[in-house]
Amino acid sequence: MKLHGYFRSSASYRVRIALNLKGLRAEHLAHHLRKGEQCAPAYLAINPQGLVPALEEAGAVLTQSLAIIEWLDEIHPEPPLLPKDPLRRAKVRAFALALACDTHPVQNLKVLARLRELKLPEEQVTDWAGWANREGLAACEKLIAGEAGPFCFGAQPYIADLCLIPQLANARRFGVDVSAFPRLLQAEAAAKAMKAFADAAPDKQPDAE
Ligand SMILES: N[C@@H](CCC(=O)N[C@@H](CS)C(=O)NCC(=O)O)C(=O)O
Repeated sequence: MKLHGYFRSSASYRVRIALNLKGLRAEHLAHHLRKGEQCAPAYLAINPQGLVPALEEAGAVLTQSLAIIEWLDEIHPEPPLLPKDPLRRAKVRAFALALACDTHPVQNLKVLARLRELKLPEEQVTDWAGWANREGLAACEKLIAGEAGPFCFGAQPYIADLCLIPQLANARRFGVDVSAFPRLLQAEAAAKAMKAFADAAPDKQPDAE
């Protein structure tokens, strides 16, 4: 299995956590996003979106972190990354999608690059990214307010936690005061105590700067 990623990529970070939780090994192939390597023709042949991650396995190429994670969960069901009960599954997915579809893409590298091209001052670019993170995380804090901890949805991590931990890292990078989200920080503390999460952290990756 080959995982195309980048140490600071939060979508790659989600997949790294899933691989570690499942005890699976992958060869990590780094593409330096700030140098634009995701747009090199050789990589566009793998993922025409020019985004990481992409996972290569037995001649197949999978893209989109949540599609990759759900595929991993289907072929390696233990430990499960979604609860069994359909209603609980929908809630966990909704939390994950609130971050993966409605928060992360708005503050993604190429969106911020486009704002810079449109001459938005750097301070306002950072303000935009901070706002996107704050909005998304504030909603997520409410989504799990009534859920038992320590993880987002109870006693074990699900895809919600896989999306949350990288997003909190992004939020801090953009100067968001995450102390406003105590329930999310409780889930983060539980996750960070697990080796699978700790080993997936950006600063533990071979391409970390
Ligand atoms: N929805 C995609 C998002 C992938 C994505 O946006 N990856 C970012 C890094 S976290 C990327 O490759 N950005 C490159 C760019 O913006 O040019 C997924 O979940 O895999």
